[in-house]
Amino acid sequence: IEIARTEITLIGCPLEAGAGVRGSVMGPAAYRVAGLVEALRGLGHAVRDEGDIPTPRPVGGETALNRLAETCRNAREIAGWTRAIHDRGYALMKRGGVPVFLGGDHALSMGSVAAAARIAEERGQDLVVLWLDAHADFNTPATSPSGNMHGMALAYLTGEPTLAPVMEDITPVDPTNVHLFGLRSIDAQERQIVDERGVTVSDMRIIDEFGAAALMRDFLASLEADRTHLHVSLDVDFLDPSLAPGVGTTVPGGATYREAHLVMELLHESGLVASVDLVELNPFLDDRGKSARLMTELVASLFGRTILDRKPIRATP
Ligand code: HAR
Ligand code: MN
Ligand code: MN
Ligand code: MN
Repeated sequence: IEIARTEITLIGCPLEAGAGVRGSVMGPAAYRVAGLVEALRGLGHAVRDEGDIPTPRPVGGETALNRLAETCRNAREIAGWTRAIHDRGYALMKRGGVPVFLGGDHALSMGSVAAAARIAEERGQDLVVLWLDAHADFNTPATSPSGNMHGMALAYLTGEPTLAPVMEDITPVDPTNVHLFGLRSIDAQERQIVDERGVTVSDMRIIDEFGAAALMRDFLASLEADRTHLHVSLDVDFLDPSLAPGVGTTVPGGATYREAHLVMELLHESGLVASVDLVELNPFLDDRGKSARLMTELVASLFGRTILDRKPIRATP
């Protein structure tokens, strides 16, 4: 069977200001070296590489942001990146097509998801965010143990008021439309936030017990086909560190090679994925391109690569 030809645009977002460890600035280049463009074109898609967003000027002068910068590392830089990524992503989705944001640390999602939320609202759709990650990224400036803003992306996007100075006037994401998948590292106060806001979670315990495929099928079945913009945010540390060592925040016990591919294959079959982030790849820590290559293979699965030509497989009852 033929894969529906999709217009895919790659947007390099070389930021590392949100992370505690440097090196993710090299992420976009590593995806290009690993052959991401060729892999997607090989599937028959129309792929455009927009290159990298130039490093924006840090936002200055605002008192609210001044105050935020006391507890959040590089808050002014992140504010600049958020605006730049949002504006580029929004313009691109407005023209149609699927953006793939190449990170860059996970703070980039403050911009990419904000753009997706705005587009979804304009189209009368519900934005649903699938966060494939070892971490919850729901810390606020008051609960963060590190001050690193990549650990605060979802708190910002779901309307945490103390993070609003990053970029005001966003379309807030409904926290009950956020699904954390692969979670295995969460801070004590962060756990409380995730619980109180009604975020849905498939942690590794649940994945071990019921299997990634069954949980992913349930999640996808809960979405309304025509009314949903599904944004997939794939953090390299979703994967087990033995498979993907090229990330600053490895946590043991992550997704296996086949679990990760299966998740991507099911996402493709859903036909709902409208925007994608690839985040936290740190080529400086990688082992001979291993993580960049695996991420590239996973993206190919997400956009329709299969072992055999086959129709969507039905779950056994
Ligand atoms: N929870 C920790 C913190 O807030 C670690 C967050 C790490 N986040 C990422 N992205 N690497 O998931 O500092
Ligand atoms: Mn993350
Ligand atoms: Mn993570
Ligand atoms: Mn809902």
